[in-house]
Amino acid sequence: MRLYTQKVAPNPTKVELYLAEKAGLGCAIPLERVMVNLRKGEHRSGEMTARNPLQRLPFLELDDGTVITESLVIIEYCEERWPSPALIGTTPEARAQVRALERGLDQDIMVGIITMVHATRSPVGYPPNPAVAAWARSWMQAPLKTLEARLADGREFVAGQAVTIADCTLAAALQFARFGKLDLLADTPHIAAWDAGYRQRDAARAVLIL
Ligand SMILES: N[C@@H](CCC(=O)N[C@@H](CS)C(=O)NCC(=O)O)C(=O)O
Repeated sequence: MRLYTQKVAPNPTKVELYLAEKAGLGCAIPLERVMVNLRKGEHRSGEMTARNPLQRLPFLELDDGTVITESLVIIEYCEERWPSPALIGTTPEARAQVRALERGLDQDIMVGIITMVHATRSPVGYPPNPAVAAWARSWMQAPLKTLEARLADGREFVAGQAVTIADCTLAAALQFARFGKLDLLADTPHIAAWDAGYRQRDAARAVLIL
């Protein structure tokens, strides 16, 4: 099994954090890594496009050549094959809560950060667009406020008692905000505190470089 990935890029980082958290809990998922340089456009090469016509990272290639795209789908696939220890929750109800949280963080905050970064200093060459950047910033205001309220009790993990994929998604998004030099957390001290705490974890130290 091979994971096509790239450091700092948020969707690959989400999967890498998941794998590191899983390994830290005693479940090292066996896979090789293929580093693909997005800045150099390696994901658009003929060889990569033949594997993944979407020209996006991450993707997982199984030993029989099957390709799985979409960061969350890769995580869910691993979670189904290596269910213990669970990083999405242990009951249908808990899994529903974690999935809902993760989807919200991805679609409302990570997508907003990605949009802002690409509209200001895109590492892969998308043209600057101040109006789009401003729109993305405003798109994130309500979700950031909701997240700030959730974290106001000083909890270590987004979902509550244990680390989950929601933490992986949020940490990956916030690293990309740092990469893009976005000043996002000035008015959200609880998110900033969560971020500082999460970055002390072994998984974060192993994966995050910013
Ligand atoms: N929904 C996809 C998004 C994948 C994606 O957009 N990946 C970015 C890196 S974070 C990428 O490969 N961008 C290359 C490009 O836009 O050319 C997922 O969750 O995996």
